[in-house]
Amino acid sequence: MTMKLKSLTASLGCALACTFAAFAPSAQAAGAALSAQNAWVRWLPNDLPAAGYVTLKNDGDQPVDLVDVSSDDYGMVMLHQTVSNGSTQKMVMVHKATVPAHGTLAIAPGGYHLMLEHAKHKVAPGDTVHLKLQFSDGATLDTPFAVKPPSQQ
Ligand SMILES: [Cu+2]
Repeated sequence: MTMKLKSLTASLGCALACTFAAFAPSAQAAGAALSAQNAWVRWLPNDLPAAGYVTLKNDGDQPVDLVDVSSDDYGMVMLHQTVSNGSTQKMVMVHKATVPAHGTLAIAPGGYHLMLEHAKHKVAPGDTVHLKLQFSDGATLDTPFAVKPPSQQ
């Protein structure tokens, strides 16, 4: 009985490892065209929503859309765009942003930002949080973001 259980555990472990191994190369290949640079978060006090910024680089021949962002550090992550209308500015939620072929998309102050709400634990300047960026080609980038004080431009 002990032997049978052990071999069952071993084959389950192998099945999981093999599944993981089978998926890993494609994720790597798909992710190779995309990279994230200068990822940081402008932190605000009093549990106010924070804003995430990052430059996405696409070395591939096809445009790729950023379609979803999630995080183990925040309960809600949204892609927002700041739209100016004369003297006023407002934020609108957008569902995707395109990283052009052989180009970059700057998610930067004044344009796009990642709105980070409901931190799951205490986050403060100096910390690193992780956001998982998901793209239309199936690639994902698990990206560390440096948390910076409100004065950061
Ligand atoms: Cu916003």
